[in-house]
Amino acid sequence: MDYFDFRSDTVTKPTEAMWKAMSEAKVGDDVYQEDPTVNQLEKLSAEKLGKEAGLFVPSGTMGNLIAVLTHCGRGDEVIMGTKAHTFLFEAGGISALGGVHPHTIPNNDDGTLILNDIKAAIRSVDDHFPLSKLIILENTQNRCGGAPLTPSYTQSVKSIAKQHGLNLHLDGARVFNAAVAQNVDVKSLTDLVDSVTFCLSKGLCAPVGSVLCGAEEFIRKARRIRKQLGGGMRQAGVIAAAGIVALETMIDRLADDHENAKILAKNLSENDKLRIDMNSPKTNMVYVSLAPEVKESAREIEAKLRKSGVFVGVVAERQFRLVTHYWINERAIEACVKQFGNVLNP
Ligand code: TLP
Repeated sequence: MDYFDFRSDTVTKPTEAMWKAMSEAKVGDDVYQEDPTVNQLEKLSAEKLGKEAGLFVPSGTMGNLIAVLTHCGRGDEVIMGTKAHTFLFEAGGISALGGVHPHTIPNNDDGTLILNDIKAAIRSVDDHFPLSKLIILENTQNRCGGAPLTPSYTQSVKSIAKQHGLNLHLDGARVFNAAVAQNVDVKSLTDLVDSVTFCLSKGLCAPVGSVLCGAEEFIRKARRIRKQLGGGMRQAGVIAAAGIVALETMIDRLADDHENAKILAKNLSENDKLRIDMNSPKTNMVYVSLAPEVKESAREIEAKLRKSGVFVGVVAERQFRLVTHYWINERAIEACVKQFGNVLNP
């Protein structure tokens, strides 16, 4: 049976061009920094994001963790949104492994943090308090409907960070979606931040990996921490090769995913048992809830949809997340809308 997987853009499999590049990749030992393909990917990533250097890491989670551990020491504090991936979905790694304290403030629906909240969260110097060291922004903001943050907002947060001697890290897992959605050069979202992680393995379709980018000295320290965490990979050029194809060929087409998300949302909104949430889609994510009269839970509906080959993410008792990506085409959207109809309006 064909199936259509809307659970996440993390489910994307490599393209033909990626398989070819992987099979032909030149490799070496990357812990010795001798893998030419990894070196090329790191250089290309840094150039694209307007940074001095890059570090290939196995996942977005490890990229964010390394960034925090590089910026902060034990007992230091990081300011981030209550809906930040770094707060919600990274298994508390910064606390578990770095003794770093998260200080959360609410996200607005558009993914931003209120500037005055950020200022208020920055601690004064007092022996009772942790030391405020870092602010984290997320672009696009996943749990705010895939909301893209603007260059000017990023600039405002950077000004606050600078004024108070803090660094700014961007969880840019989907920063290319943010750039494409706003029709801006990605550098306008990244050149101001002190460090940025982006994922190759989401909408860009590569099988594995993220890149952490920043200043030369920052990446030198980060490389050591990657080793401490066991993230030093050997002939990683095999997977980095797909990352290069991703950066060279898969960015502009993200606009198709955003367009498909709009079509999906529009068609699902015609089902009176569903409510589209958070003015989504803002990029490639559609958050949708069950209307009050539906008795079953999202989990029960999801199980029925799954039987018909439509996989959706359940993110709350009555809410789903559907993500568009390279492998979601018109036929997948039609199947999804039809099966929601079959399950909710039998
Ligand atoms: N997000 C996943 C889940 O973990 C929720 C998804 O399906 O969206 N930052 C952001 C903003 C992310 O959305 C994710 C993955 C990560 C970091 C972590 O990336 P990986 O999965 O490579 O560790």
